[in-house]
Amino acid sequence: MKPPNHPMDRSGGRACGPAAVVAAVVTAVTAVAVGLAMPAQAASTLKASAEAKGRYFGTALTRGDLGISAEVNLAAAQFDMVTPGNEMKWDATESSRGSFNFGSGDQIVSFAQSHGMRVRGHTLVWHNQLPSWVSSLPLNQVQSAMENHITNEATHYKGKVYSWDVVNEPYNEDGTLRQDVFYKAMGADYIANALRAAHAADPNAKLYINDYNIEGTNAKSNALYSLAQSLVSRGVPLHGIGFESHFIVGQVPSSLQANMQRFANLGLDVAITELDDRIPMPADSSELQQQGTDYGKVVSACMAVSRCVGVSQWGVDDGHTWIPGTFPGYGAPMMWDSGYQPKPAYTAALNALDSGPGTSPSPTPPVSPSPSVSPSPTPPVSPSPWVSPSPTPPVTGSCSATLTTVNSWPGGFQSEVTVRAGGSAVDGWTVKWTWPGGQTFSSLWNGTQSVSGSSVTVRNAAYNGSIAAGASTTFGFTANGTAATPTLTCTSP
Ligand code: G2I
Repeated sequence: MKPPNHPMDRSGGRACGPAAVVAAVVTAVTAVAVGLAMPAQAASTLKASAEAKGRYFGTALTRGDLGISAEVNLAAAQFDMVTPGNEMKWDATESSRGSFNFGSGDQIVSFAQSHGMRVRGHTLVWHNQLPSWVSSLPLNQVQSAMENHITNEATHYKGKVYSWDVVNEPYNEDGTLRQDVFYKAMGADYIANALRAAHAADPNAKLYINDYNIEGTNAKSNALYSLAQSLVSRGVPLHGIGFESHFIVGQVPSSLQANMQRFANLGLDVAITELDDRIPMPADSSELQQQGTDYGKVVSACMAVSRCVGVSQWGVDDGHTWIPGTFPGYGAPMMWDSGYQPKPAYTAALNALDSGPGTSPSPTPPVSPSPSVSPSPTPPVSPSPWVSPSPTPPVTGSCSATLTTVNSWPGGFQSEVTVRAGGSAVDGWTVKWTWPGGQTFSSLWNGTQSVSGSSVTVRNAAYNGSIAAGASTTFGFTANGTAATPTLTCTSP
């Protein structure tokens, strides 16, 4: 018997039909009431509020979703990270041995790129949605098949994904590793082997282990913690832990923040990767309020952990979610109802972002070209007032570039650079600086880097070179060393 919170578990419940119709009406009526009560909520978006705190807010989209204009318009307006729902899984990308098809995944990537969103790659090694040719291989061929799959897929998406869920859902509920074909062939080492293969193929992608029911402190998260500790101490390229967060209304674990923090303390990023919060249907208004409380708790927990890089919801609206198909009798798990109206959960998530601890932007770049090293303070763990970002400098040439340090930790930092066009549009831009203290990039997105000693040149990516007059785009990076605010120059051909 699977535990009740298993993503693929089927909890008992009534068939949909009339109950679902009533639920939809209740949901819509509640959402309208909420919308009227809080007109100010449209003042920001999840992505703007998250970015102001050095985080992202993401969603999962499938190729089918891309054809639903109301859904994608909402996604593009609210989110700045996309996880493909199914399109990068093994059954989609290598359904027969050695024959790769990245067409569907590419469509999600192009959608993301054309809307200034980043991509969480999902997923390279998973026991589910795994073609039968893999699970029926002789065990002595599994490692090479796994590494070949990872190498091909991660190479195809090199430079296009922010992160990879390299290994997905490796654990049983009791903290033992699943006895899938990868474990049978390689033992627990399959995880390190997979991470190494992914790192060799795309050294700039953040590499994650992602799982569910690890959000609170329990046997499963304890086992993953020990594994993470061991991988980090052995120098295996593990960079983050994904907490899926498929919750049932009213059941967000109280240990969520402390549990994420202990992984962060190992020097890992953490992320909420697949958030939803299902309600027994029909959902009444107190359940929708409780769902808001739940979303607020989850987002606040992420904000309180400085290495929590972002939150992703597993979908956009209640009309397009995996929940009713897998948990009959449950539904309404998203921040928008099936009529695309915001629910209390949306307002709660936005409020949690806005009232969360701020990251510390670096001071305005000096006007004179005197490089300075000013480490940004570690973001506070307890709530504190958010410091406004540095003012936008006047654009004197064709473009200007401003660097803001959004996060820092011992030995590393994350910055965002805003590139702004002057009085006329630019078509292609180049930002240059000199690192003052031996800093080195560990990953860079929304731009292409070339580095020579301490001299750095970042050019636009294929999709963000054109900036309208007065408008801006951003690129970001993580780097090793002490956070620095060198003088940036921006030129446009
Ligand atoms: O189960 C929820 C999520 C749990 N964590 C890992 C995620 O990758 C997983 O996503 C879901 C997708 O949202 C579903 O869309 O994974 C399911 C399968 O494991 C996906 O469902 C499958 C259906 O079961 C198949 O019948 C269908 O052919 O989607 C397939 C493609 O549409």
